[in-house]
Amino acid sequence: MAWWHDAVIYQVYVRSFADSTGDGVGDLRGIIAKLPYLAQLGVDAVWLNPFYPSPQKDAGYDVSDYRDVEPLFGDLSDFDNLMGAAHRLGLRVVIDLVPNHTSSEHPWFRAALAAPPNSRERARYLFRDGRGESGELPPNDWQSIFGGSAWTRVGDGQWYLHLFAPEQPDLDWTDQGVVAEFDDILRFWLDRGVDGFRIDVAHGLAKDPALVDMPDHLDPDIPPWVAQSRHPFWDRDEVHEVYRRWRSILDSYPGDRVTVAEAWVYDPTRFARYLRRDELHTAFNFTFLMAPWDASALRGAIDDTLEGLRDVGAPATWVLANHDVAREVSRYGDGAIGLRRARAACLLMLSLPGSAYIYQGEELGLEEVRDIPPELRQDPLYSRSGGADPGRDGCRVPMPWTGDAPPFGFSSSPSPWLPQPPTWAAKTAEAQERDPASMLSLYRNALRIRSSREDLRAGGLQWLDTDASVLAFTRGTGFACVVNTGPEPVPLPAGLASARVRLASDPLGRGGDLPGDTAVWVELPA
Ligand code: ISL
Repeated sequence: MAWWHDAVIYQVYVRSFADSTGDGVGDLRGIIAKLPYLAQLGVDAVWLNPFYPSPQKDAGYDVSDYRDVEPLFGDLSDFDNLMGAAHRLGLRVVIDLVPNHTSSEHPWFRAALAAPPNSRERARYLFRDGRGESGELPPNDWQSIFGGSAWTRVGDGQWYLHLFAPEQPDLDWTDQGVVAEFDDILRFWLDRGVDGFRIDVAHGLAKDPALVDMPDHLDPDIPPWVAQSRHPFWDRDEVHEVYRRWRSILDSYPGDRVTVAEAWVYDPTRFARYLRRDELHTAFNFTFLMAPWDASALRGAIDDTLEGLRDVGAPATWVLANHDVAREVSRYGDGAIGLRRARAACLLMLSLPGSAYIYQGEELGLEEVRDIPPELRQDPLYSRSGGADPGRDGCRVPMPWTGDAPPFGFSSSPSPWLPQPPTWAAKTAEAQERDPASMLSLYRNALRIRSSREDLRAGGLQWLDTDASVLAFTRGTGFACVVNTGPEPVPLPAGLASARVRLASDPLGRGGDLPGDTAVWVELPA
């Protein structure tokens, strides 16, 4: 079985992991210095958020050169050194590919602006004439995910499409030059030894050729970045051609290279289409991430996921957090209760069949930082919504490594690009390493057990009968996980009472009861 079927992949948010230069922004050399920490944590691979040259209008998701490293983060030789160091420690490296849009500073977009309407240069993007008497209205009514119209007008009166910020013009994937360029970009990084790609906005590359207005049938309650059926730009059938093409490129390389799609597609059948045998290997499972802390919601997400993937044979992925969503400690209720639930969620996630993702700081139990001063907030989602949406800076605050005051060893600069809360003194990796009851110790122990047990990685999942507020399942014949999402203690399910406890997210009650918001891993007698 290829490594990515059961891998645990750690997401490194490059800007916020470790700063080696003292400019307050994380960088590749900073990551190299911390690779031993990741190896000791026990993960199999890292996924790096975009580190390419970029004006940083959307934290690097606005790429101006797909074949180099942003000087803030280092250079190509730092990248090569990172690859070498990671591989020596047995860690694979997955990088982020941003194919839906470039930066407005990309040479292609500059050339498009300099060229006239209907030129070869404009054909790589979606330039159109406007509506209204003199073209003063946007070509259609699409809204940007970050707020406002998805169209911006240029000097000669034409408009261009940007599903995200105006500094992120969408590429036209019907243009063969665009297709060929990305083939080449994939090869550039595969030749440098990368183990795979995370595909940004994988459900968004194809647009309705007529660029029709938003149809009436769409549900306004569904978040604007989530696919719905017959949508003019999400999850259209044409995107699959791109992925078949990329699969054949990856397959032509030695080793097991992997793709993981960021595809916000909740319909399990439509989701599975990205993972057909000749398309992408895996995709983030946002159904699980979005589920509230509730046994039946979580069980529903798990069942839908496993059921949806059964026919395509792709492994499930499990994700609790990333750089776009509020941290799970906060989503699950903040404070002591949020942390308690996040600890239990860790054991749940790491005992489900498939691969799992850990977002940096999740292993430290970091919470969402809500009090970042407005003038320091960087996310375009905040500024473009006029502050109505707090944006995603709160989950992107730099890592606390050591010491008892900010910047907690992240940087030698006293002011990292986002400020860290002083209360993180108790959450540093250094403080948690010494404490066997810490979140970091829980993640380490769980990962050690997971890697030592074949049944946890490859065994089937079988649900056990339990109370409505409890999730209980076996993996193979020798292992079970029980999660109590309710507030009251419950006895372990019949049959597990004599099992040996391997790990618990919090201490069990007297008589072996499972307290509220607690999970336990048990070994079953042979
Ligand atoms: O983060 C979101 C809502 O909180 C989504 O709208 C998000 O923008 C969407 O999931 C696409 O995300 C990816 O592409 C964006 C970038 O801003 C995100 O960081 C990235 O993960 C544009 O490249």
